[in-house]
Amino acid sequence: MPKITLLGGNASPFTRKVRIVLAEKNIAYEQIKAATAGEDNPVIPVNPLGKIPTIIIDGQNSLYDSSVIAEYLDTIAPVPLLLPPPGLDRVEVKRWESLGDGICDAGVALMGERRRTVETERSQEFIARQYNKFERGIAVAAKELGDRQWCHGNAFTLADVALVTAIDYIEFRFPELDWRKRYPNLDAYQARLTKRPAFASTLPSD
Ligand SMILES: N[C@@H](CCC(=O)N[C@@H](CS)C(=O)NCC(=O)O)C(=O)O
Repeated sequence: MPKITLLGGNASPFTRKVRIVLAEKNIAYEQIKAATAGEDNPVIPVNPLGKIPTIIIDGQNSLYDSSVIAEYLDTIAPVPLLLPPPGLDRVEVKRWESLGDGICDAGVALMGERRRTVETERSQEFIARQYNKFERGIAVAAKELGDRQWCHGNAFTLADVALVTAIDYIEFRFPELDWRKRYPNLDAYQARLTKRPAFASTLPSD
């Protein structure tokens, strides 16, 4: 097994996605909680975008973003298999992944807007647009999940990793959305998934 170094902290939802995948597959890794803000962002030498998560493989090659890293890990350690082989099932799992990632993108953008020190620079229109993405994204996820056990088919896949990552991140940063009360099926689903050690051991934290 290659030596994996993961750059990314425990508040980053995309880094959590990768940590869940690593834990599900029992892959040992070293984590460096790189802070990306500031001119001396330590990720830039291995990822020109300066974003986390980024992994370094055997101290040499780097890979980004979370969805590419997940695909790489699924290839080198296929148990449990998180992505079906090429075909429509795989496309469907990747669509769920995009939905989860898109919710996280909106959350990360909102956090950036919140952190603006000058309040008048914050765009209420931009903020409302991101909240609408949460609302629509979660509503569609809840409807499509229904009472099923897994997002796609009859198995645990990357779709479930991405969805739980997204709703946990919302609860962590935007508890006012209160998706648990509004979507009891998501509440039950998240509670069940969180019994898996890979999820329980990676809950978001500052
Ligand atoms: N599409 C990327 C998104 C990664 C991302 O947005 N990471 C954020 C932290 S959660 C980041 O590194 N932001 C710093 C920056 O954009 O400079 C992925 O899936 O990995």
